Amino acid sequence: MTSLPLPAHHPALAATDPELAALVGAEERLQADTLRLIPSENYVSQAVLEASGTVLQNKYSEGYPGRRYYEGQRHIDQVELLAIGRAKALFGVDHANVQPYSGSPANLAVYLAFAQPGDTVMGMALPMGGHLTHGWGVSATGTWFRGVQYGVRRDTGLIDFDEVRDLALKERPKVIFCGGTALPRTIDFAAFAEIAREAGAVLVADVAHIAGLIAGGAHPSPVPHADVISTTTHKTLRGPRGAMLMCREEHAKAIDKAVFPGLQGGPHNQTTAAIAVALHEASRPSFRDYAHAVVANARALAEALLARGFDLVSGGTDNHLILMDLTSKDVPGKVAAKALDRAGVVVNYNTVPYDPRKPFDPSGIRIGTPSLTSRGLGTQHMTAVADWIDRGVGAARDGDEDALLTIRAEVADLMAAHPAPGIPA
Ligand code: DSN
Repeated sequence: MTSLPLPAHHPALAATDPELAALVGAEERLQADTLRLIPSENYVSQAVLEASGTVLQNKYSEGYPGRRYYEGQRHIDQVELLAIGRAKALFGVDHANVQPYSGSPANLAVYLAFAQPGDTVMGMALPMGGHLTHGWGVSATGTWFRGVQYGVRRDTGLIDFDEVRDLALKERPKVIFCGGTALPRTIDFAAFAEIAREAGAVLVADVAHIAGLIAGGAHPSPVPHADVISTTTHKTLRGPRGAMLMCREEHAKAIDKAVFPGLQGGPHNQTTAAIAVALHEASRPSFRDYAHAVVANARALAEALLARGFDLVSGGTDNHLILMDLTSKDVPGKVAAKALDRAGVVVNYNTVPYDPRKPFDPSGIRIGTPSLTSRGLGTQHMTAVADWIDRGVGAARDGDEDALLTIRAEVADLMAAHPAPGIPA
């Protein structure tokens, strides 16, 4: 039995399963006390948390609103229709499917809709900033399909559209994915659409990282350029862990059929409800302010890091994310990430384009500003954040554990002044 304190605000959980409740409480404290810089993470609102924990999860609802395989759907249908209607309105799309369990199943459903096993598919290589499900070799998408991969230029860190076009016209993929997990720059959806049209491919914009920025008008929209838009709901969009597929009407049937019955069974209704709440929150004017603040913070942080001599892939950022190459600092990414974690600054180690090191021990770290912006930190705080990263990386190199503990105390002070949404003080 753990000796961690029990969270008083989860009384039933604490009474039934104190061991588990204590772990939840400890995680709450960790999320409250640390500076969370992993760019794919965020804090959901109390409203989203409450929707996720409702009795909606007691219900099976295979099918779609009005066409279910189980009775008793009068309220569940309304929940799903709310989520669908809000997604359509927020992103300006004809059709939305809110049932994918997460981003990887959502992308698999796209392949199921538009490709046959063995077909050629194209996406950005994982070590260049793409995603496993964009046709990378170790993923089912790279073994069941023939994945061809584009990257970024070594000299600029930017996508070379001549290279993408040449590859697409040579390989004639059925599906082209744009978007990724470590792309600090604006995605040119129009340029990808032109190439996909020329190559006769379906263009999928995977906007998981930037969906909240798009919703808040802080990144250009893939509408009307992409045939299909795939997104998770839990990153910059600040919803529960889930996903959505959006498309033009012409692809609606194929997408729906691929998600259910093609790939999934019953939707997670409690997640659908929480997605509906998040979409409602993202439609409010304050969310536009949030999205623009995320980008302003990332830009300010990038400037402060450059001023401290850090190498940033592509030289900076246009969005919420910064990819740092630590080679010139003489610290491997993993060593830096683990030291920063001990200092209360939570990042992830990451490959950088053309990384000479292995993915499990790469040269870089990946950081971003969605979570700290959700706590109300602004550009005036980014000098301190850059300073902690700088001192933390230096301490990692020098093996200075005391310096890490000093940073941890400073971080905890600032975090205490900026309560985390959804976490009681
Ligand atoms: N794991 C996500 C990320 O961290 O970017 C992508 O799926």
